[in-house]
Amino acid sequence: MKLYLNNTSPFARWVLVCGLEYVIPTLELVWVDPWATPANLTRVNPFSTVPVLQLDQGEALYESSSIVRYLIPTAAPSLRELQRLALGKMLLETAFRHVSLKRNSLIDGPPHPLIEQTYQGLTRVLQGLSTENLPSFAPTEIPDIASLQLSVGLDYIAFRCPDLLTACADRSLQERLLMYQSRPSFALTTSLALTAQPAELSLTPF
Ligand SMILES: N[C@@H](CCC(=O)N[C@@H](CS)C(=O)NCC(=O)O)C(=O)O
Repeated sequence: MKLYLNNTSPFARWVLVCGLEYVIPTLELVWVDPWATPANLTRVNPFSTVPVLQLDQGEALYESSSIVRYLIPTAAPSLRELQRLALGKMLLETAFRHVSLKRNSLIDGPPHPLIEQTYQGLTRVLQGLSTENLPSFAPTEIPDIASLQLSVGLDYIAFRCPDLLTACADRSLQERLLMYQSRPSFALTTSLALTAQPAELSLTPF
């Protein structure tokens, strides 16, 4: 199976982390720039976004939540699990929108109103989070996919808007995030680590 991605996408990172943690068959990584709408990406995803999973038979699946659900099938999720997945997904979407709008703002023009709106949303959500949202895990335990998603989202905010995380997130939550950040699946998938554009990733040393 192939995974189309770039090195900065938090959505692709969540898929990668889940793949590494849950030992699905190794994914062949296809590096693309979604903003440049390359033909090999639009052939598998006309929206030209990453991540996209392409099966060995050629069929493609885009959108990170659908990909994770396909790769790691679970029993029908409970309402609680769906709520946890929704929290992580919306945190990712809102943080990504906030960062994109800020980066694409005109230097001289007025700031886009959604920059402030997304900032306020992120502030409210971060202030409402506690360690209950990001459970601890034993050394032999693999965190569930919703916790992996939320921690990827928090790590994205720590990377792109560090002051926001420091100012709004509870200290104990920031410490709990460190537990996730120090997992090998996280260390292997930082945007810096991925600039090397490896053909595949594995947790097992060769
Ligand atoms: N809801 C999508 C979001 C994917 C997304 O927005 N990916 C960004 C990179 S982080 C992208 O490819 N943007 C390129 C574009 O919008 O043209 C998912 O979960 O997969």
